[in-house]
Amino acid sequence: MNKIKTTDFSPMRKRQKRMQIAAPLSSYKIEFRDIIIFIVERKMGMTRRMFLMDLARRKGFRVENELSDSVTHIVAENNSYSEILKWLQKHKVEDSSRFKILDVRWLTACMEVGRPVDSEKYQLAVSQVGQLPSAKTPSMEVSPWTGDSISQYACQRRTTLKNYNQKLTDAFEILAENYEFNEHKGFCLAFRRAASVLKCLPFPIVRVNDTEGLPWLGEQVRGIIEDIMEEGESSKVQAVLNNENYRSVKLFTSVFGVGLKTSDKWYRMGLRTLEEVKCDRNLTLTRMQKAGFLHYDDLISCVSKAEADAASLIIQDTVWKILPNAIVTLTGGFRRGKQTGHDVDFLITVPGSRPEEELLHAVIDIWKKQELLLYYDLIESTFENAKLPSRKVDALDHFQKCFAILKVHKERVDKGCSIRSKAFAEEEMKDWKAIRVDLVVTPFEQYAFALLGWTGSRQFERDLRRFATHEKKMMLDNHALYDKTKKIFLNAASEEEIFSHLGLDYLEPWERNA
Ligand code: DCT
Ligand code: MG
Repeated sequence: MNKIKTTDFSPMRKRQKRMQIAAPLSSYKIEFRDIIIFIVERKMGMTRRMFLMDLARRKGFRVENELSDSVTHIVAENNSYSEILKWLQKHKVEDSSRFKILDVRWLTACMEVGRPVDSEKYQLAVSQVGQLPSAKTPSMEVSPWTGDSISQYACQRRTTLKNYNQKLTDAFEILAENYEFNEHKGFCLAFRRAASVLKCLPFPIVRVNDTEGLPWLGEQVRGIIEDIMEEGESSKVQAVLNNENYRSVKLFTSVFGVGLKTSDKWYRMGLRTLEEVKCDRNLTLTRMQKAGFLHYDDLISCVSKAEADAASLIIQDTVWKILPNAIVTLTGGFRRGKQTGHDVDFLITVPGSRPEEELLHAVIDIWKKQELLLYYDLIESTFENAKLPSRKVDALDHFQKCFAILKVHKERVDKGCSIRSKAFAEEEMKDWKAIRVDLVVTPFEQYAFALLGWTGSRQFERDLRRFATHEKKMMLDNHALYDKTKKIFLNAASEEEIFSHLGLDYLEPWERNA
């Protein structure tokens, strides 16, 4: 059989580009030697083909650049069986029965699990021309990307921090934020959901048609994608970024303790900068806002994982001094594997004990004596045992909690340098950083629910509750899960048990970055 070089059919410019993208084959380690893949470029496009080839090779698959005698699996997208046969004949391949001719969905299914999956149901056959399998449940839609159903619920999508579509999701999040500022809840939610769906895709969207079949990608959202695909940016997003109201509200809400209402008030008073706010004598700032302005520079710079770990040590030390058997868990974004965050969230529980009301008070007393507490607001528990879980997807919980700004000491700077600028000397004198910390105390029997709720992400939590309500007739919040049909509370000692009650596949914390 003749070797078919894909480069034979491409113009010069394409050929050059292709040579730049391809990584040296020797850099991949082949793990699955029985399968030798060739991906057909026809109808798939060069960029996507290169991307899939690289991805498969990185996952240990052998993928050939050219269709040679050794190939066992031919992978195609948007091609019918007869189209591939014609294509093979055109390239002098007589005996096509030697290959498995598969839809690209087989490859993406392999990528998802990291090993070859059974190819049976992905075979292109004359009888199946152009057909896709039907959706599993009404809440699922079929995506041409994975061939698998992509759920409308984030709790049925595995979303890691690897975001292949960040340019689009960043754009959507700016628009969503602007709609939130202007109280257009519907549009805000639409763009948040669209961003969340794109975050779970294992590939970058390269053309609008790639979004076909994905949930929550309506007209307006697709319009933005189209603009970005064609122009490199969206004029609507640019308009938001240049909008004076958006910029001011964004700036004002970046101060700890300043919400939308206050921002709006300041904007209507004609204020535009933080300096103007600070200098305005007619304003009375809350204690929280005063702390926010005082530590603004520290708080606006993200908390690193190392700083979160340093805060963890401080918290563990203090809590264990009071109750040695307490469990202190880092939650929020850091538990989902993020390397930075705007704060550090902790959950505290004591096995086999009644909720330890005094614990947080004692922690605060110790920190005050150590002069580590720059700000705190302690909120007592408002939990009532008989209350059903909240119906609201964004409801706050009733745990005792403390919103604090903690002084976290930096490592001593190198003293070796003798000539220093004044600024450097001042910076050196401040050997700590103000860090926002949330401490939440939960009764032991509610720990799994609290952990699930405080791990986030927000979109994941919203969809988890929505799923419980609409698909399972259950009510879920950070305290409990209630089955409305059976009229009983469902206990759980772990997150896995809660997923199981809801009939959901378990998602690890790092798969909840929806
Ligand atoms: N949470 C929630 N609903 C709220 C507030 C919080 O479900 N109204 C959950 C989701 C995430 C978790 O609590 C912690 O909240 P944040 O700290 O705001 O989120 P994060 O994911 O930790 O983000 P960051 O990394 O910026 O701190
Ligand atoms: Mg957080």
